[in-house]
Amino acid sequence: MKAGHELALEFLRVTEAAAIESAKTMGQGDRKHSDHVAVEAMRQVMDTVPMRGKIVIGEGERDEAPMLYIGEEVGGGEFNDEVRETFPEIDIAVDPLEGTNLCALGANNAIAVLAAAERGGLLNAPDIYMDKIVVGPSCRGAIDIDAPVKENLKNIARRLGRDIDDLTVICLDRPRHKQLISDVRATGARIRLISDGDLSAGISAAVAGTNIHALMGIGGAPEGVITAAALKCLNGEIQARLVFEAEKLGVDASKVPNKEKVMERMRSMGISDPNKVYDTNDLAPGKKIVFAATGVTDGALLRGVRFFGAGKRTHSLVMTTDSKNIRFVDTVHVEGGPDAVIRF
Ligand code: VTB
Repeated sequence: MKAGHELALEFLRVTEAAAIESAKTMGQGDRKHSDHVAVEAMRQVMDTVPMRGKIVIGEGERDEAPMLYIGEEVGGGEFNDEVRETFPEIDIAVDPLEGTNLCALGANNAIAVLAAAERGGLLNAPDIYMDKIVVGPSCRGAIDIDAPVKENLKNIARRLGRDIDDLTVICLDRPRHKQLISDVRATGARIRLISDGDLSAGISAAVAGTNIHALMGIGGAPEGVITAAALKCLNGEIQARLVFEAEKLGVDASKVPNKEKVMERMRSMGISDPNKVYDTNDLAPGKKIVFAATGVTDGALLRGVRFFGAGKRTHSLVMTTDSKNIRFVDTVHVEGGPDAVIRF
């Protein structure tokens, strides 16, 4: 049976392929197309991984997504059933192109990303919103999603040995965050408002040197699960709660799915308490977690795909809970003939 760290390099090939294909469409202004090519490439390479994989977070339900839909079985495509039986059972959460708009506009921080774990190791979160607070290792245990913003920032500042004004909070720039943004501003902390991509933003909050100290606010629940998988490898912390109420989202009730429908969907996914506060382990309970992300456009942590005559170059982050290795992987995909020049 392949250990997590062996599969990590297999998953690296998967996110690299998705990143390369979507990066080719950068700036074309067609987010759906960018997403589509990422999904296709991810699905194709995923099938070559020696595993009995199952998508638990993906592109949607079977009837709405032709590939990488929830419940789809992936992996081991080149092997017969007898050999396939010997492969490990893996649950996979994918976001083939996190930040479709970012890619379509050529803006920073679009990534191709996935998380994998043993069966049952990732929460099967519904595709709705999730309120999140994310911090790095030094601030683990110092946050409370129900505490006032000021208190959380005071505690984070104390743990980091600095003043609140020295903190930077990252947050999606959305009308629903009006109060949150004004609360953060009132403390004197600085804010980085982003147009999209709270997954890579959450990871930045857990990595020292990015000058991001916390992510706060409401983004996607699937992104929250993948963030949690990364945080387990990085020793960070996320606290989160599902959000489906129109008033919390700052939109008209007609803009959100009917509450009963959402409840029904949650129940079908095994969620009995819609107001539960999830921590890192609730979102990603797995013991053998693999996380892989490849930059599509340049970002805070990862460089975007670079194209040159003889090939392409990708920059990725690959981590597992198994090993204590956080790998930043710089891959040159050589396509030219024997005369291709590889640059340092
Ligand atoms: C969220 C966030 C993602 O899209 O899902 C967001 O988690 C969608 O939010 O990182 P809105 O409906 O408010 O636009 C991303 O930013 C990118 O996919």
